[in-house]
Amino acid sequence: METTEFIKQLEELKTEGKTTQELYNEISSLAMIFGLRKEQRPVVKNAYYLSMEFLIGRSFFNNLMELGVLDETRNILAQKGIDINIFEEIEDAALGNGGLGRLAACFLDSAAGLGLPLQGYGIRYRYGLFKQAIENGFQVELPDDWQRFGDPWSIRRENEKRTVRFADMTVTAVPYDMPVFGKRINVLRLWQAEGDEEAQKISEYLYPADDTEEGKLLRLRQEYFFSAAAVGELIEKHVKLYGRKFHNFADFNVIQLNDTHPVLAIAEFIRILIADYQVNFSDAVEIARKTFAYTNHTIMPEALECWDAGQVKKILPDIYALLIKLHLKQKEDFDKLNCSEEEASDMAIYSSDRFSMANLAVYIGKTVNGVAKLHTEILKDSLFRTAYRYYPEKFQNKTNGITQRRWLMLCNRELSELIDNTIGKEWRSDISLLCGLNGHIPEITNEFVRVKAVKRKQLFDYIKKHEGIDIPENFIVYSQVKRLHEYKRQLMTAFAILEIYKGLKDGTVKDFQPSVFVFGAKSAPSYKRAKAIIKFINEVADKLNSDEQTNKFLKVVFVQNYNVSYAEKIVAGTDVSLQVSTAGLEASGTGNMKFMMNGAVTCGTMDGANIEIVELAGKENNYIFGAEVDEIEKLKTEGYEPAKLMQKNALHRYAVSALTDGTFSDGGTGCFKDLYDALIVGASWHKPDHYFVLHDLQSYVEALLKINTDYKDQKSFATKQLKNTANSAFFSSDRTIMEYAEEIWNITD
Ligand code: 26Q
Repeated sequence: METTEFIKQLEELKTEGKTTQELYNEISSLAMIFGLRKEQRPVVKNAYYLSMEFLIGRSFFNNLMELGVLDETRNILAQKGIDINIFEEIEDAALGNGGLGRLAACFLDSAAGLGLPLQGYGIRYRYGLFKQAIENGFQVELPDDWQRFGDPWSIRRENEKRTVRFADMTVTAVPYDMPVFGKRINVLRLWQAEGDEEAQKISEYLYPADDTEEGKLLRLRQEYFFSAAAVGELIEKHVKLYGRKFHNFADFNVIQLNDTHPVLAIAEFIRILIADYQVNFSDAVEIARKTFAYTNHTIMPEALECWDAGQVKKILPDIYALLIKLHLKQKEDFDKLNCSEEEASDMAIYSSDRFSMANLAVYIGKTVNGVAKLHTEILKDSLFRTAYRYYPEKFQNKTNGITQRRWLMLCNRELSELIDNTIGKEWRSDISLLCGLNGHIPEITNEFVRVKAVKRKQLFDYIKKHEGIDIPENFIVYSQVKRLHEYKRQLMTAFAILEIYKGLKDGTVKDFQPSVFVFGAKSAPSYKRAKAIIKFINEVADKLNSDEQTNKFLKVVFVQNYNVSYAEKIVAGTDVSLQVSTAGLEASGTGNMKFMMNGAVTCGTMDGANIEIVELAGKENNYIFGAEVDEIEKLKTEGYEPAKLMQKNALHRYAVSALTDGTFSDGGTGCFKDLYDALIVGASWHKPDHYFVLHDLQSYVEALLKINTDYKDQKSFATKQLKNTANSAFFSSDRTIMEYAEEIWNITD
């Protein structure tokens, strides 16, 4: 089917009397046929991205754009009296929790865009990440029935289903392929578990935590299920093409493990080579060593998965036996290397009756990479310092990126056109050209201010529609959107807002440019303190939004059900990106990059990729505050007393006391008192204020107010914003993927 044929069919499409859902399915199916028409060039070597999560978002608009027919489709539908935006009713595919899952989706997009053969393997969850509603200020979770409108972008491959065996059950893994359109068409293959009721449960839902909850049996089954299906299939394909020899397996295949979640793939791979193809153990290990590579996404010790050996033995006895063999081999290696006992235990695959997935990945992985410069340094200095001492050559950095196709061209057509008009359209196929904007900033600040106003207005309309809150057009937009976690310090932002509010009321904050703070965040359903913070922000929002004395200057919005589609609106309409994690704890962040690319300044700490953002866009064009990693380390060893900071500072006292003095109600749950205690007394084995909220609060408020003042000089502020866009090419996942392709995978287009 040629483009003209697609257009013709679309023009002939009967639309009268059809529902949005029917139109969605028909147009998507047409686009699938059109998209899949091209012959694929055969490739020598494929890379495979194994990930428990792919946070894809909506495919409709993105795929039509990638196929080069979005504008035509919009026009043809308009001629038929249909606004293409009606398809915004269609569900997001939320098969991920947050950063790690969205990164996987951006990587697939970039690889296809660059023509690189990267295929994804994951799970086709029946329900994605829960939908969030806010009731009475509290988060409520609802099931995410993402296939409600059908799933026209997937193809069920009945003939390629496989069997995955557990000691107590046998499960059929049925692949669903989602094409990823670009210069190449790659495939995201998601496995669905079928069989009896117990079997089906395996792919029923995504674990809604963005860190580890200890040892859930179903989680173990999920991890093994998709890893085994993927690895089994790759080995079979290899045998079909090259016969039963594997010395050359790694010449044709490389497998990237997205965090520890698919690490059992290593054990399954070795198991199959030995059991089904009579490869000897040490050869199998050597082949695995050339095949697997591991990415770490977090240094939080509680998020490094360990499996209870007894549990593994019960449902995966062969994998258990193999892990023990690997452990014994590892011990021999360590003896040869003369490791101390402590060092050996640091790196052990098996200890205290548990298997460490991270240590297995580091032991076998040909490379181990962090996701931002600082993060990789922390891996080398602390988390994996012993392994780094013995295997320094494995360690690499791959700073994360985001796809400019979804996160600029699709979500911000207006800014993209301004860029076209300024430097030509070539940046659309070679993002490195974006830096050309640097030479034209003074000429385009007025246009940029106009574009921002348009995007801001679109965001405000969307917020009005979904949250029922009015925001006047002249408000500056400060946004903090990300999973809710104590280390990300949304609570610190709430305190900062309260302090500004107090200042407005008593007249100490003057000439304040009207501002709105936009929050979006889901909390893991079991994470009590994160849920308390959501309630607190909603209480603050209610109070401030209804205060007639201040609400002409200051508003707060907590958007419900923050997801990829909401993010597309928010990143385009925001002026100030809030990235305020405790230094050392956010591995990279990728929201920060989306905002930067769309011309928001960053108000943040020296953490994760923020460091690289300000390195490239200039510290003078962003607002950095708070303790850096060294200082945090010093506070930890030399002592830190948040209660004293509170005593000394009346504003801090006002903000923190608001938790318990009756200003706000936690609905009688006691959850605000728990937040207060965690800050001032210490709770859950942590010292008081484990995340140094009070330490950084004052400098945070100062930064926010400085931004507010600077904003008044429209031209100079727009210049800062444009400097961010102009220098954001480095954060394209095209760059990241090229680095993986060249430095880890050795694949080409
Ligand atoms: C593990 C066990 C049981 C249940 C859930 C999990 C689990 C699920 C998701 C553990 C971790 C995650 C996700 C982690 C994540 O999203 N990390 C983020 O990765 C981004 C991409 O590299 C970084 O930008 C962020 O800094 C990092 O927090």
